Amino acid sequence: MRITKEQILDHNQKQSKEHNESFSFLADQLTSQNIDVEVLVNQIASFEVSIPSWALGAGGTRFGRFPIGGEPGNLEEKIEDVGLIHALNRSSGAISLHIPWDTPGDAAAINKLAEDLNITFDAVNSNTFQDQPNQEYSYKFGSLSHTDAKVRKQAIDHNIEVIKYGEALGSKALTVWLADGSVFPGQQNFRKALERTYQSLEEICNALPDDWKVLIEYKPYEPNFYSMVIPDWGTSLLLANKLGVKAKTLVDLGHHLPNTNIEQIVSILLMEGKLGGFHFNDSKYGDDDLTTGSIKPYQLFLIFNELVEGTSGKDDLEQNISWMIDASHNVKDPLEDLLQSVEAIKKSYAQALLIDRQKLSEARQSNDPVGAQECLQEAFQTDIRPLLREARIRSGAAANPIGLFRDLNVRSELINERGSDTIATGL
Ligand code: AOS
Ligand code: ZN
Ligand code: ZN
Ligand code: ZN
Repeated sequence: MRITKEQILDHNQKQSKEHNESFSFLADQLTSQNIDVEVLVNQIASFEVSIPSWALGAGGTRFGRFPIGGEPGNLEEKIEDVGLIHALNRSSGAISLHIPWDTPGDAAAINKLAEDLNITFDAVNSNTFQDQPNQEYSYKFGSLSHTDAKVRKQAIDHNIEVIKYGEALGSKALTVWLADGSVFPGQQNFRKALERTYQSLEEICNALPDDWKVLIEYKPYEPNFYSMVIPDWGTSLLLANKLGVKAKTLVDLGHHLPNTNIEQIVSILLMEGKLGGFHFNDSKYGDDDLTTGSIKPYQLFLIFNELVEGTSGKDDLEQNISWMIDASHNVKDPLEDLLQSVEAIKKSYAQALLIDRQKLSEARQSNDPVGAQECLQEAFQTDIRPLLREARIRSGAAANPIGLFRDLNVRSELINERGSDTIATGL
């Protein structure tokens, strides 16, 4: 199924009166605060967030999986789903692939399909946290950190193979997430495990094309684990520093212990030029992989406050950081959920752009916490939805992406095409 320009125009036409009223009201309000609305709309319109290939089907927990039907059964169908999201919001023009779950067979054909749908390829993800059929050695006791050099080599070779797949698709980054760690105290020599991981990553870095980066994810725990080899941003940063310019840290919002100050981590990584990318999601307790902005929207806003503050401008923001979602959907339609996440991310970005930086900096300089808070709240409390809608309409997206998704019965169409008994690879 494809969504046509006519369908979008028709939908937008129906919303135009109401939208124009609310937008011009907001635009006047912002203009009187000396904000250049045109610049703002363009900044919002051009900000895009990539979709993970592993989040396009219904996810599950250890209790079960409840398929919703019409799920993509192969990489082509996943790209088509991202094409649907992008057609609706014009803000999700890239997919992040997971190998081997989504290994591209015929790269030329995949590229052609992606091009037709205006989709490019963001970071490719390796997988050394599961054993694959036909693989010689097991990752039961780790991969890049394994005590046995043969297992490490297998894991290194897999990462190099993933880079090759990515190169054929025009990707520019490799994301490494490791489930390496130990289950019991005493099981692993912390220092040796980290040292081996560093050496393995160094070999992967050596195989990395010049214009690529490697993004190192960290995570404090896995259920049942006692220790992770890369448990936190400090360890990821340490590795990235040792590995050199191509290596950067990836911040997955769900990979922190409760109440960690993620915005502060973001600011320090930015300061060091080591913020490589994000896996956006939200959580209440752990790595819940919930819709971005559904639990802690203020935290998301504060993260974007640091991003806007720590980069000289939009170009910087877009060029050096990979913006990706990492989510799992157990009770929502994944496509609707992803639309919600992208919207929440862009909303936080837009709100952060509204902050009066001059005023904020003065309040900080004069040690005025009340003034500083007022600056943040002024931006955070502004209802900027008309601004996002305007940016969408101008870029050819739907005024109300989820509304149109439902009006067009996209899910039933997909079920008609693909059947109701479908399973998508992924989380
Ligand atoms: C795992 O917790 C990490 O967030 C990974 O980034 C991601 O979920 C995984 O690579 C997908 O399997
Ligand atoms: Zn992640
Ligand atoms: Zn995760
Ligand atoms: Zn997560």
